Amino acid sequence: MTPPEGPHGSGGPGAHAVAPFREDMLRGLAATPKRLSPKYFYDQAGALLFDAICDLPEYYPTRAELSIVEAHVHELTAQLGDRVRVVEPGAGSGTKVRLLLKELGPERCTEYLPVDIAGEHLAETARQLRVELPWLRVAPFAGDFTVHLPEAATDGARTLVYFPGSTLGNFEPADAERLLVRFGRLAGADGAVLLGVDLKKDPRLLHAAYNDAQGVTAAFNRNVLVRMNRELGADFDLDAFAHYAFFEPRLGRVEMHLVSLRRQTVRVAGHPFDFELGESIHTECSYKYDLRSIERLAESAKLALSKAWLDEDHHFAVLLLRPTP
Ligand code: AVI
Repeated sequence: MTPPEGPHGSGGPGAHAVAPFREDMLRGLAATPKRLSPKYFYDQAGALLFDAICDLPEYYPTRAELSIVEAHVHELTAQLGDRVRVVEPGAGSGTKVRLLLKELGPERCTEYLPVDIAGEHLAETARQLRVELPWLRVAPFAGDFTVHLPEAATDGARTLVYFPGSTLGNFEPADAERLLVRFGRLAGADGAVLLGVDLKKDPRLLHAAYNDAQGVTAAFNRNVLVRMNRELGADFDLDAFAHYAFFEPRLGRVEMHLVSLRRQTVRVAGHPFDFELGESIHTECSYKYDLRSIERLAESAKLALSKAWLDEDHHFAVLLLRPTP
């Protein structure tokens, strides 16, 4: 799959408009092989399903990353300077960033700008943060961070672009590089990018993480069909598509698919799409890195690795990257 953009959307503030969703779905289903951008997982229901995934016993990345930030938050924030503005593309529920914001505190943190395509979810996160951290200036931006990012700071604060969760892995390498270039520009010469990436590991752990026993990941995957049924008048029979996820070692990525369990024709926005028995819709790639490959990717985006922190199992890494001239 080559999602032209990342997982959290296209169309900026209008990302929830039906038109781009409709066009992208029709184009993806007409392609060979059929493929959809993972950004369309994240409507309100999808964002909640993703939060549930993060709590699953099999889905180690969230806990691993949290353990890194918890263990090193002091050292981490010490690298950032006296006045910091935190921008978080694809912010979601903002669990990890709370640790950073609390450690920076009112003296050092000038502003927090969460950017996310799931607008209602974002508004709720911002509301909760304002209650929890009343001193914090929160400026939420509902939109697609692959298209729109806030302007560079003008008040002398340094910008930290915080991109946790290994969301970078949901981008094809060339798109990931382009995204990192934009993050570097936003950070500016004296700013930094703090990046969370999932590392290569025993494929059995990866397999379990994307095939949880409770079927939450399967529901998350099928949510794009639910959206098409609701928003585009499609007639997908959810039971006629299997959630199928596996690690592809040659490409270093987990792939998620929805596989047709019978020969069938589905109508989407009035257009018929034929499926063979066993034909797949490729819905997501989740690239896994090693430290060398992610450092090389960062360097190609003019970002130098300043420091890397790993969890004790070496499942996940948090990297501090600084723009190079
Ligand atoms: C958001 N992203 C980093 C998740 C991942 O692991 O690639 C999305 C996800 N897909 C299935 N489970 C979680």
